[in-house]
Amino acid sequence: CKGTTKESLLLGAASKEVKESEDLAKGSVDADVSVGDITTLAFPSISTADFQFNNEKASDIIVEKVEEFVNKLENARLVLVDLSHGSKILSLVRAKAAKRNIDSKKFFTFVGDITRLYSQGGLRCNAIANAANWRLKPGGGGVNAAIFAAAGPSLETATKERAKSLLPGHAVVVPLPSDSPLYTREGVSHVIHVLGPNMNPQRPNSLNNDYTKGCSILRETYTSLFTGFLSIVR
Ligand code: AR6
Repeated sequence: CKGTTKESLLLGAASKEVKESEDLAKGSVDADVSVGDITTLAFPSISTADFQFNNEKASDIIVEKVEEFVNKLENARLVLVDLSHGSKILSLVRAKAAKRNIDSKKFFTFVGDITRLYSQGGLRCNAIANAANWRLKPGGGGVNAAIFAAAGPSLETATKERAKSLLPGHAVVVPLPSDSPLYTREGVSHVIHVLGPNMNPQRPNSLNNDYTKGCSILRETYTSLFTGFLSIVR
């Protein structure tokens, strides 16, 4: 999303960015961070809410995959987002990332609505990930419903041009049309839809607690997500 029309505006406000409390290195609360021309992917924890994937296992995989990709990112960074300060997955990931000494400038957690990160949180993110459904359709619940609603109808059209459906473990990178409110208001230039493993028997293709398959698909999901992000950073 470099070179967007909002760029100068967004850069001006970037110094207001607020990083979540448990800054991995310093343990500081709501520390200000100045960022220059940094490309950022904000992502939710895939599969751990509606898809009921175990939080301990998911947090191990998130940290493992972040560690694998963080050094390939050069000037870019990854931010795990959730809606509440009480988020279990955020605290698990923070603790595990701190133990592994992952660079807190390149990876941190943030509390906020992924569709309002800039306007409400001052956190500028060029790309956001969506925990999608296999049909790549709006609605359902969780982050998928929120992202499609905030992006407006042009996201569905742009998504359809790239893919009609998604297999578990896969991602599709969708450039956001410049009339989308997510683009104009939040400065988001790409949505990366990913489909994680489903452990919820009420949802399609439930793995019925098969965590051997589930963990392997969740690993693939993050690999696809971060590889997709790298493809737009480069
Ligand atoms: N901003 C930030 N994080 C959010 C937001 C938001 N607006 N909304 C939810 N989260 P989920 P899944 C967090 O259920 O488990 C959908 O119906 C949430 O707290 O969205 O992969 C799709 O259509 C959790 O940490 O995704 C699929 O069918 C994380 O986002 C299915 O749910 C993921 O929660 C996917 O289920």
